[in-house]
Amino acid sequence: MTTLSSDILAALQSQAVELPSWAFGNSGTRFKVFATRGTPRDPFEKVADAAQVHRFTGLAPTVALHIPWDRVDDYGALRRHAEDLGVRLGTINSNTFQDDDYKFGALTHEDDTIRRKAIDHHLACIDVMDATGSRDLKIWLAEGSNYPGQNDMRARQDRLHDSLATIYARLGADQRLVLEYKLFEPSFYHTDVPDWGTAYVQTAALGDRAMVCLDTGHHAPGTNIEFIVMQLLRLGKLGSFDFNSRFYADDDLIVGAADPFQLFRILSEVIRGGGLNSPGVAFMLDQCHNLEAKIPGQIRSVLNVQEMTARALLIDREALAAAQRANDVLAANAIVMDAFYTDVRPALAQWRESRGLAADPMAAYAASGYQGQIEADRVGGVQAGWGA
Ligand code: AOS
Ligand code: ZN
Ligand code: ZN
Repeated sequence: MTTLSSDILAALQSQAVELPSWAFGNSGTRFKVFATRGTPRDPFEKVADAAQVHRFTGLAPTVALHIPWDRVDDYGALRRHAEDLGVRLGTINSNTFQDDDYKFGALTHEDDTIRRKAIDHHLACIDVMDATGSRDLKIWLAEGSNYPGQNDMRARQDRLHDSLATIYARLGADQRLVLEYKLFEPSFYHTDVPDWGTAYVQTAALGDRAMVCLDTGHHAPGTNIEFIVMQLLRLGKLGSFDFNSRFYADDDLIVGAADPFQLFRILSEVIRGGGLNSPGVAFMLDQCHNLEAKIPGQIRSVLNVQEMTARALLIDREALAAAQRANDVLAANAIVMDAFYTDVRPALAQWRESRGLAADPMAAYAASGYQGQIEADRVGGVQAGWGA
């Protein structure tokens, strides 16, 4: 069995992955949302389910909320509820994509009344952050156009800057704005924040507390995502990850499921760039479990991140640097591949047990009775956001 050094175990011990509240709701495609028994009926139950993931893995101490999907009357009560269950509330995600007013844009809209409405939504999100104790406001914008000529793309960039600057000015001293980019969808011709370069330019114009969110599903096929990770870390602008897997577009599947090697490569650059366990880089999941059970889906996800982190930590950095200096192409590649091909699962299971966790969190959750309990207790769970 591979052994993991005390340095590696110390790094893994500090690792934290933030869970999205929407992963616990029912989700699907535009063709069908299949309901799952035991689905949470409100944000309190979503947080309770997220706390189960942390209970069995020790890896997921925070839960991201989405406004208005997770709107409650008393955010202080939701915060206390989370803390009673051993977790905390994390990133607040805004939503300017489900209101008819935003059909032609929100923070970029030509009509100042609508643009102001979208800005005010973000200011309300910051009010929520004040109550929940959240650090990050994550903004993903569904804005763009479908046809050449439909919009003045440059004017939209200018309005976007103006809107983001107004939102940024409202942030508290310990709060951050994190801007997420996405290649396409729902717009198909142009998107206002399509790539890391645009997210970088827009956040750099705001200030140090404006960062970029890299969603692993938001790039063209074949994109070297780890290069972007390296560059954003180098620039001090990588604020967070939305981890997930894709086969085709923005599939939001379990991280590490479609391409574990890509996840390993990304984590390798995170380590190289000082982003592992750095308070400046939030590891989040952005996933939906359309077919599989949601709590086990999230447990599997955080374990995948942990396993690939452990493998990336196994890279012999000194030997790699020496091989790179010598331009020994095959030796350098072999060092990386040796780490990738190392099965760390037995060592991680043993390490979990040594810390009082179950060796196999998936099996421990299945045996816990929690799933049967929520299926019996909860009737009429809500969809993940859409329609909530
Ligand atoms: C959308 O494609 C983005 O990935 C968002 O990060 C996220 O899925 C959405 O904000 C859910 O709230
Ligand atoms: Zn995302
Ligand atoms: Zn997405």
